[in-house]
Amino acid sequence: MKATDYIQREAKYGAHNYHPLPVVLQRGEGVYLWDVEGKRYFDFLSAYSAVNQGHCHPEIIRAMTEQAKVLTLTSRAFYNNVLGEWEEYVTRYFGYDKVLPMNTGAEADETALKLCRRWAYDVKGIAPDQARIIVCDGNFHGRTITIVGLSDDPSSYAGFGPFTPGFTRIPYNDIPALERALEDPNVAGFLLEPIQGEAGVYVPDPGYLRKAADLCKAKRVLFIADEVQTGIARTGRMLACDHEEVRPDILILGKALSGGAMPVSAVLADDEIMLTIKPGEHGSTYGGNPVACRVSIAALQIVKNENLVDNAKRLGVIFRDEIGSIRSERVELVRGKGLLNAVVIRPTGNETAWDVCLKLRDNGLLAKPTHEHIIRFAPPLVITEPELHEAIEIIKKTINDLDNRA
Ligand code: IF1
Repeated sequence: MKATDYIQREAKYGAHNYHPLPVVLQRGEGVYLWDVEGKRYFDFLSAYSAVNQGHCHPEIIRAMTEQAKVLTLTSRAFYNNVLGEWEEYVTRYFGYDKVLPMNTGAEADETALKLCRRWAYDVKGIAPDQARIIVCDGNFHGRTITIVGLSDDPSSYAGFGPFTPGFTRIPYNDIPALERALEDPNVAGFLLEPIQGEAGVYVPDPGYLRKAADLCKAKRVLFIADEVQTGIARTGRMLACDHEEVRPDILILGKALSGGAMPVSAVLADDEIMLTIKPGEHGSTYGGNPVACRVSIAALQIVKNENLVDNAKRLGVIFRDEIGSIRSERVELVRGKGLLNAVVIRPTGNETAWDVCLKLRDNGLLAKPTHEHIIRFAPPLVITEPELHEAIEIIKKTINDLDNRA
């Protein structure tokens, strides 16, 4: 079968809820992907930052396959011998009293919203059904009805209403707006991404997270960080909140928590918050399954053993310096932190970021546009400096080719 055959088969039998870049992949290793014709690419998406540890990391695959031969799922109706080990490991790793395992990022976000509401009623003393949670313009927290109801992007929410009440949306990176919203005594939480991914890798002003967390604390409002995309070394710190020494009251993790092997997400909080949810009041069939736990321990060990935090920090600086030095009318600006970066493409004629991504693909590098004119660049954090330079050369050559074409 040729690439076009695979693409046509998906179009015929699969729902049309995605518009993938036309490349059909069949193998991955470290920072590389290979398509069905054997062509090799640098992966500069990392499955939206799930594959921070690199594709098919041998230690993750070993943990996964060994556990899969013994026990895969018990449900939480019974105990298993791995869950507690993971819980102890993860809570110590991130410094919280308790962890609640789920599978996808959206589920973990939903869990955090439920926890926040329950804490609002049981601990803060807000009147029944009156709790409000503040969210931000430009947010992306997943695809459930409640979560798309928080979005201001019509492609997320349009045609899916009615939505869940109890939320207030304010501009991102706007402290006065947060101060105003916090005047409502029924506010229980503030949910945000410390860097907005889908919005186009939008980094807030220095001091924003610190100030926002302080304001929340003063009003006894939970600071809830969605680090599903930014967490686990991606931005050059273990958590993006670490850049400003902010410790979220509720921390949401997903994606790289498993290094891309399977969906694993988690919510971390201290006892005052986490113990408000009682047996039978929340859960998931697959959450906390033994394979997920083994995979996740391996994935987190790799982050430390291979110094992925430092690597992301160091190589991120090189990436932004090099891309920022490109002299082309196409490259408007590069922004980001660590190895979560975006390049804004200046509109030239009908050309969009999509067209640039097609050329990058042809030249051996896979990246995905977000919105019309932004390309996200987020390689696996195991990338080496020589590999990064090679990838940067591909990006430079691609821009150069486009500039010289007209
Ligand atoms: C898709 C973006 C990335 C997330 C944050 C929760 C979730 C995500 C901060 C939900 C998911 C994804 C999902 C993916 C596209 C993608 C994405 F472009 F939309 F913004 F990563 F950049 N919180 N992000 O970024 O996690 O339920 O998917 O496990 O195709 O929808 P999930």
